[in-house]
Formats: sequence, C-alpha cells, structure tokens
Amino acid sequence: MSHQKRVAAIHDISGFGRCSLTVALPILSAAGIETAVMPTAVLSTHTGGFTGYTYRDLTEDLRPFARHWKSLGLKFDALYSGFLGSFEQLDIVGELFDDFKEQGNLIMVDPVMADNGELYKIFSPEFAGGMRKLCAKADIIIPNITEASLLVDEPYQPGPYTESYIERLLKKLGDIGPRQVVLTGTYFNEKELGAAAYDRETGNISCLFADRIEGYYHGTGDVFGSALLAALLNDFGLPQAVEIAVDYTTASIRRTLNAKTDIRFGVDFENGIPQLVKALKLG
Ligand code: PXL
Repeated sequence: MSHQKRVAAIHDISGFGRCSLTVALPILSAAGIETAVMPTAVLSTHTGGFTGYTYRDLTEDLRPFARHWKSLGLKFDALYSGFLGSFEQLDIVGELFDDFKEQGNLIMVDPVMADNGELYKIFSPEFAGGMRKLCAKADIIIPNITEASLLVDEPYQPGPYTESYIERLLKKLGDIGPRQVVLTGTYFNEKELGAAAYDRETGNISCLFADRIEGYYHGTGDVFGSALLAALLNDFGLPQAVEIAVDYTTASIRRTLNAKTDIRFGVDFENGIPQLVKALKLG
C-alpha cells in the first residue's frame, strides 16, 4: 500500500450551509486522506442567500499557521484552496503555495468568486485579476463557466455551449499556467450538465455529463472539488476522477431535491459517502 496522502485544505469555515471546510474535511477524510485545515475565516453561514451572517476574518493567522507547519517539517501531497475573502489572502495563499510546492505534489485552486454570470457581492471586479495570479501557481484549476470568463477577461455567455466554445475556453484557461483545467457547469444541451476536463500535457479534452437537475444548489462546487481531489489522490486519471466527482455531486443534488431542502442549506453529500468510497475502490 502506498503512504497515506495528506492534504492542506485552505478555505473558510461557514458554520451552517454545507460548503467549504464543512464539505472538504468530511469528504477527504472519508476518502482515506489525512486533512489539515487552514481556516481563512469563520462565518455563521455562507454568503449565498443569507443575510446577517457573522464574518471573522483570520488573515492575520495564516502566515503564523504556515510558519508553524513549516517548522514541523510537514509536507503535503496536495494543497487545495477555495473561497478566499481578500487580495491579502490571495497573496498569502500564493506564498504558501511557493513554500509548500514540491515535485509531484498537487496544487488545486478553486477560484471561488462567481456563479450564474455574476460576481459574488462581496468581491470587487478587480478580484478576478488577483485570482488569476493565484491560478498561475496551480497544477489544476476548477472554475465554473462564470469564473472562467472572469479569469480570461471575457464577457460571460449563457449556455448551452458549443464544443468549440468550451475547447477555446479550456485552452485559454490553460494558458494562465495550470497543467489541468476542469470546467464545471458545462452543457451542450438543456438535458445534461457536467464538466469538461483538459490536460495540457497530453492535449486531451474529455466531457462528462449527468442528467440535468433544475434549480441552483449551494456548495456543489465544493462537493465536486473535494470528490475530484479525493479521486486524483487515490490515483484515478483526470477523466475518471471527473466522472466520479460528477456522479457524486449529481446524486447529492438529487437527494436534496427529493427532500425539498432549502437550496441555501447545501446538498446532502453525507448520504452518498458510502457510494463515493465504493467508487474510489476503498470499501
Ligand atoms: O461554496 C463557496 C463559498 C464558500 N464560502 C463562502 C461562500 C461561498 C459561496 O458563496 O459564501 C463563505
């Protein structure tokens, strides 16, 4: 058996609403991965659809956290960043990547900042430029189509998309620097929705779809990203890892739809963990 993989997950922790660390930690742990967390902020809920949430910024703690980890000689098989609340946090996480990058480890950036054609309210339009710089340090980035448009500085286009549009977007995203790009929210017709994956080294592009489920569910990007990383660290190739993550995310959305849960409350990824563990050939 190979050594147990270790990840550093760098996201906020939103107490309620199933996103960021409350999603990444259980999914990665269930996949057998030791998960260290660096909380960038503590909120009472995520910012998508709730008002009156608390927000405790932890920017000041990030460099001392990294320094302490470094002093312990810790090494990570992957560093996974998600929601970051300010330019300063982008800079600090960029430094952290420089400090913990090693040959063979994986830096995954989810450039959380926008969806459905709109930047999240707490960000200024300039934020996209800062996120682009962070993406340049990544081995793999996993934007949705809105984030992708911001990263390549093009106007957002609503779908359905053509294959040539998606291919061009993937290549432009690859030009930012990462070896691999996974574009979520890709669809060529109204019946299906999934993700497109591009490997710059091989030039391979693959698309994985599932039946589209109506409605907008919160936190699905974090469920997807965590499952994708879990599969990559369990030695699945990119297309297979994307397939596992698409299937797991879709099943989580379907359970949530069936339960008629408030879409702000996040998706029921918990009851899919046994299937995810099986798909990862761990159980
Ligand atoms: O899931 C993305 C996310 C993470 N963390 C916070 C958020 C969001 C999206 O809105 O608000 C605090």
